[in-house]
Amino acid sequence: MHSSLLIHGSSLPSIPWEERPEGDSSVLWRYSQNPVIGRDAAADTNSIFNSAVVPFRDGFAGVFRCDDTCRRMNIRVGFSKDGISWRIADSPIDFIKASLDIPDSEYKYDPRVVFVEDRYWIVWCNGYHGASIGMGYTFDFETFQQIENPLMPYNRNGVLFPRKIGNNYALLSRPSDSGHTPFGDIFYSESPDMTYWGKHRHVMSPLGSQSLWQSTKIGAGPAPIETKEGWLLFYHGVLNSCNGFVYSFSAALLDLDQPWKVIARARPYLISPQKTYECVGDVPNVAFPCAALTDSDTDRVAVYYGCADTSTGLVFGRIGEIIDFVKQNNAIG
Ligand code: BMA
Repeated sequence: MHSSLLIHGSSLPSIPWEERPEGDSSVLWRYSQNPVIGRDAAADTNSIFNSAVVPFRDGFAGVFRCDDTCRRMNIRVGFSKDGISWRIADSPIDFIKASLDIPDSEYKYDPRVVFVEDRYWIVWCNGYHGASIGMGYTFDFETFQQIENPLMPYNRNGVLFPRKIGNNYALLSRPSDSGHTPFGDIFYSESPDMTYWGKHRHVMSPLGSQSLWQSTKIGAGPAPIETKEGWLLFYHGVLNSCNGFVYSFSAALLDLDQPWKVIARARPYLISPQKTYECVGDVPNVAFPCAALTDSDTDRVAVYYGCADTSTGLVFGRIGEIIDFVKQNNAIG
């Protein structure tokens, strides 16, 4: 295998992995045993999807969107030895508020988790007078702290970068409305302290008729992956069909020092909902990525994605091949 493209990526020999099936030329290919997490893999869950995993100690930990059988949206912690077989808590994470006046969350969903400096940061869609971004952290996946909401409502798809850009922490988000939002661009913001956010910059918009899968709205997926060629960002895009929204995903490359500048962005999708578990469920036709594991020794990436707002699937690929795909199919410039 050629040397890794990752700059700050670390070696992860235990990354979940399955080789590309013979005769398959897809840039990303699905795990043969998908979905990896079924809708009822924990107590009282209606669905487990749009969830975030990271390497932790000698295995993996994660924060999972679990809608319960009252259809309340919340997030739970889970652990795994191999990234495939998960033990997910029977109740939501009980966050300790970092200060007493932090508002209660009406609900929590679509978590992202990323290790920055000394701890695991969790960002989610937080119910606060409508969809907003919530933020917290943990050192050990046992005790969790909730801090101030970084941005005003309405907003979804808050995704932190794994390191500071210059002197500041950096966050992608997707301003929205309080409903199912028929629009949406990705924006970038910075903060010196994870509390006060500014330097807001536009990153990218939906595309038009040349790339219909991403013509209605787009949103950042897993935390951006640092490569020699820029930040590799998996992001979802939405098409408004006669049968409702269809969620697919692909990838873009952002400038390493000024990540609001898009270097390249793929015109075709990498994954669109095509398998039964992606097309049939509580919300049909959704493939929604929220987490990616990488191994710098082998250039492997494993992406976790929500399937039909019901279960969690896994796809595999190689960072170098995905970068080539984005550059060769660049929709801009
Ligand atoms: C978005 C969020 C996601 C969901 C998607 C498709 O607005 O609610 O959690 O996967 O819609 O239903």
